[in-house]
Amino acid sequence: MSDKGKSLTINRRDLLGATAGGAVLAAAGTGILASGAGPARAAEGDFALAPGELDEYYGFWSSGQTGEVRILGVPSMRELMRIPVFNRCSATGWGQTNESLKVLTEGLLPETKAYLAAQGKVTYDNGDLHHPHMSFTDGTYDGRYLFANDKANTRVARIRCDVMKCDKIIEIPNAKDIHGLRPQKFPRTGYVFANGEHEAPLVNDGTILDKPEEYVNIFTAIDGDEMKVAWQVIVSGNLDNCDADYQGKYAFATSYNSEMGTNLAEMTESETDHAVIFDIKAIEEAVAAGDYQELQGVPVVDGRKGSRFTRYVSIPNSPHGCNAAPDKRHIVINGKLSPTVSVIDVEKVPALFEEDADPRSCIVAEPQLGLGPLHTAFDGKGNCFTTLFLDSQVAKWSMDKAIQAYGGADVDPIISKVDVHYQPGHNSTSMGETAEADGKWLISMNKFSKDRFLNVGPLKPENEQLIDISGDEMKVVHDGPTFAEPHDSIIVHRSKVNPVTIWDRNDPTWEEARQQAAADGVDLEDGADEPIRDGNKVRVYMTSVAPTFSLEKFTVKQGDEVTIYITNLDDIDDLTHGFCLSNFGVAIEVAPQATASVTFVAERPGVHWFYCQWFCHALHMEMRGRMFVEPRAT
Ligand code: CUK
Ligand code: CUA
Repeated sequence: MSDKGKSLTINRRDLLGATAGGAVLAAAGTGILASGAGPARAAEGDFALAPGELDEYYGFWSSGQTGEVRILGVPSMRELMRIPVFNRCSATGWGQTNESLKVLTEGLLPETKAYLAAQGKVTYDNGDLHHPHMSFTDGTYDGRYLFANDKANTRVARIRCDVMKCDKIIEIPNAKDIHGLRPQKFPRTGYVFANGEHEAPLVNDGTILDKPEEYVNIFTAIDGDEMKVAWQVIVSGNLDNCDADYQGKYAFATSYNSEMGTNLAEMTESETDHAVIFDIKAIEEAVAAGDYQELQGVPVVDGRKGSRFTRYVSIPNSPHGCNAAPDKRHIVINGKLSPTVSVIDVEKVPALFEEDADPRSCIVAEPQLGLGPLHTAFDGKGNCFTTLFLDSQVAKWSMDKAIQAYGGADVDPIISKVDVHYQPGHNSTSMGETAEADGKWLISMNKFSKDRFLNVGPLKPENEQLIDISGDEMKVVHDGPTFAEPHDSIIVHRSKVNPVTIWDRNDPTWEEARQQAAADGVDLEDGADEPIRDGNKVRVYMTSVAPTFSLEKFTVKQGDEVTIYITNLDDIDDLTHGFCLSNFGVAIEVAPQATASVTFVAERPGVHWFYCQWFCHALHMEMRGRMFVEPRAT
């Protein structure tokens, strides 16, 4: 794909051909232990890179209930960075800086702001981030953005891939608890499709309570450029995972509760649930024609059973994962409670929208793979890899053979299985959710680690495993413990991602700081010698150049609302400073050439030190100064 990848000096095939015992690898300085270490494993373990070598892929990981996104290098599985999103981050000040609070608050609905105000908060400080996915152009990643859901508080976030920071978060009106999320693959993103998982009354104001028959669920299309809801669709049943086709015509979602039950027995009662297919063009036409109801400022169309906007394809009990294959033609619906996956042929979907069509006529394969199929990934060579939660295995199977078997041929679509440890949920392959799937690596994200690592007490890490899928047999080559939780990931070739190394001074992130400084007659890059007072509001403009802040002291009054603006004038890689104000709970990151600000009430008289909290220089400890707070006159 890219010639950059060739800088990996250890080549898997060369190595396996050249050595029997892995001696070369040992000499190359493998830093990681392969699972079940031993000579045989070492020979397989060329995923390990010598110190200083760069990975071929960026892995973008969700963290589930931790609420952040993590960047790992693949295949080394080294954690490179964390991007705070829905969580509060002590290191970077995410959730505290004015710049992050703007992102965290501006997209909240009025009713949510009121609820939070009653808790003494301005935003949520938790999230449940399951699904990080990159923006697409023409069926492959374009390196612009990552999008991710928050199941806990019904939000969708966007991360800028140039700086690897979250720049937009919106709360989705009408829907409840956004779970499945996928960007449109073609012609571009475009839409970000987001599933509401939990059913509730459409107008959830307390008028309807324990009447599940009146609950609905909502499918949302977000404009990924504007980060605004474009339209929504009311559906029958709930929605779990989703994906988009490679034609730009349809979106697909799984639904595990066609019964609309509210407890486990009710939710799993019937033998079949369904996959819902959304006709994007028909919905767009209805919205353009004004054929919708407006709810909380959003056009909402009714796509319940019998609607012209949707089709409901019955699928064996409780389907979960929904994965479009890189052949641009097949969508795999994963059975969960059924040992099968059901394959939809997108070329057969238009016919479903004709009158009296059998919705099941789009199913072209339904192989039985094992117990608990949850998610499927692809290698771009016609093979599929499905996690089997209950069997603790990944099954590799052939799409062609599964289709032949469904047509009556006597062939077994299963090629091989590999044990994983233990209970896999998602899996992902290198470039596997794009038309450029390259069939090199598979990550199995396992919910339980049990005995794989040193015991750390009752709360155990989860376990993600790296699997070499370049040959017929899958080979587990690495275990990686993860704090809550390795929920889902994408593996993106590094040629697709080009982050900057220092900020552009014109970046929009600190536009409000820029405007306030201009109003105060201050240049952010010069700072101000004295605090600027405006009633009881005080603004302090400082710059930082290792190892000093431009102010060694400043004075405010008890009760002042103080805003500190720090501009980091250092312009070389890695020279991040921090600003920590002791005993005020204030701590923020200021990366090279960035401006960041933080506001607090100086309700503590006395001498208070501020210091740089990001190790930057031999004299980092000396990078500090004093804030004097004059006591209130009594
Ligand atoms: S869902 Cu969790 S294992 Cu939230 Cu992606 Cu399938
Ligand atoms: Cu500046 Cu540490």
